[in-house]
This record gives sequence, structure tokens and C-alpha cells, in this order.
Amino acid sequence: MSELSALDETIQNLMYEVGERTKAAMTKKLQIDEKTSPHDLVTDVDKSNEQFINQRLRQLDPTAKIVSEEGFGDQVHDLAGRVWIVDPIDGTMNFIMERENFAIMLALYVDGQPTLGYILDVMKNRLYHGGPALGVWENETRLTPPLNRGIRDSLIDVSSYILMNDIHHAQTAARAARSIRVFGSAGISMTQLITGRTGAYITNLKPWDLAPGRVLCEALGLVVKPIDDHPLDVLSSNFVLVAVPAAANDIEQLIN
Ligand code: 2AM
Ligand code: CA
Ligand code: CA
Ligand code: CA
Repeated sequence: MSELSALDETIQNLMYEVGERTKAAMTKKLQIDEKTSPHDLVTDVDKSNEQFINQRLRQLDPTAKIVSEEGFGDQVHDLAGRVWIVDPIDGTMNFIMERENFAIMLALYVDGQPTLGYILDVMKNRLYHGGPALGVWENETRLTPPLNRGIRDSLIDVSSYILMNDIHHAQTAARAARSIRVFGSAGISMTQLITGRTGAYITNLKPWDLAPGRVLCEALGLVVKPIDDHPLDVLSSNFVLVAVPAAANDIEQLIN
């Protein structure tokens, strides 16, 4: 077994373990705090998951750097070397309000190259994992590239903020599609794309929201493109279009 496959197996096990910890924590009362506003919340489980994951990563890969949402990672200024990117609960609002449709996410970038990605849909027990060298998998099943349909034959996924405020003419793209979906979790949105349920996703993502899904999407031939004039920067916030190539072309013609 290659070094990468062995690492992948270890990380898959870590993901399932954190999923089980998360489900166990849901039997207790959540401690909920506001971050920047009542629309932006964090729980004790976000924080304890991140501490748990980061501690494991430091044991496994002591020289790597860690970028993570809740403050237990490193100050990382560039993607040189090995960089792990951690979202301990993606879709915290769904975690609190729906108690489903949230994910645990992890990615490994090596010298800036997307290498491994993991999205665990906790309540459905589905782990999406892999990368360019290993292929992309849903649990034990290897995924094939989704059908390359144009926007008129696709569902479009738009983040609520972008849709409501019509950022980058997202409503124009939405009107052209068969219908719209809003999931409230970037990770769940990425799983809908890689399984061919949606054809495009327009959103604004932080590093931990984008990095894992980007690895898996690109490995399946989807395109991940900035919508504004900035080049994609995994360490900052990006307005992005993630889509099958045909839908991406259609949307670019509609919104530019
Ligand atoms: P989070 O739950 O890990 O914060 C929908 O809100 C999606 O956008 C989620 O994936 C959420 O990730 C992400 N997101 C990014 N920035 C956000 C913010 N400031 N407030 C709420 N959600 C945010
Ligand atoms: Ca958050
Ligand atoms: Ca997130
Ligand atoms: Ca999060």
C-alpha cells in the first residue's frame, strides 16, 4: 500500500470517529454562542471537535501546519509544505436547528496542490473521500464524474446570502436553471455536486468551507472558479462557482 493510501485510511477512520463523538454529544444540551451575529453561531461541539482533530493531526503529521475555523490551528500565511485544513462542523446552523445536514470536513494540501479531501455527512453516515491520486469515493463505492449537463437541465445551488442579495447576478443564473436549492452547509452542497444531484453552486467560502470539496470536485472533473477577478486563494475568502463544465460555461455567459 502506498504512503498516501495508508494515510488516507487513517484519516477515514479519524473522520468516522469524530462523527461518532459528534452524535454522542448531540444527546446532551448544546452550548451555543454567537460569533459575529445571531446568524453566525458556534457550539461547544464545534470547538471540541476541532481540538480533537487538530491534536490527532499533530500526532500523525507533526511538521504539517493546520488551518482551522475555531482558533485551535496555526497562523498560516502560505501553502508551502503540508497544510491540513479543518472544518469541525460545517453547517453549524443546521446542526443546531435541523440536527442533520451538517458535515465534518478535512483537506490536505501539499505545496498548494489539492491532495486529499474528506466530507462526512454525519447523520447519513456517508463519508466522501479521496483526491486526484486515489479517486473519489462515497464510503466504499467509487464515484464516476457526474453528467455534464447545461444549466437549463440542472438544479443550481446558491448560498442564501448570495441569492438574497443577488451578488454577482446569481439570480440571473438561478432563473435559467430547472430550480434552486439552498442547503446551509457548504460541505453538503459539495456532496450534492459530486453525486450529480446539483449541476452548479454559487457561493462565498472561507478556506475550511472550500478546501475539502474543491479536492473532491476537481478530482471528478468539476470546475472550481472564482467569480470575481481575484485568482482562487485557498487561504482567504472566495466568491466561487463550482459546477460541471457545461453548466459553468452557461453561467459564465449569463453573469459576465
Ligand atoms: P459553518 O457552518 O462552518 O460556519 C451556510 O451558512 C454555509 O456557509 C455553511 O457552510 C457555513 O459554514 C458557511 N459560512 C461561512 N461564513 C459564514 C458566516 N459568516 N456565517 C454563517 N455561515 C457561514
Ligand atoms: Ca462557523
Ligand atoms: Ca464551514
Ligand atoms: Ca464550521
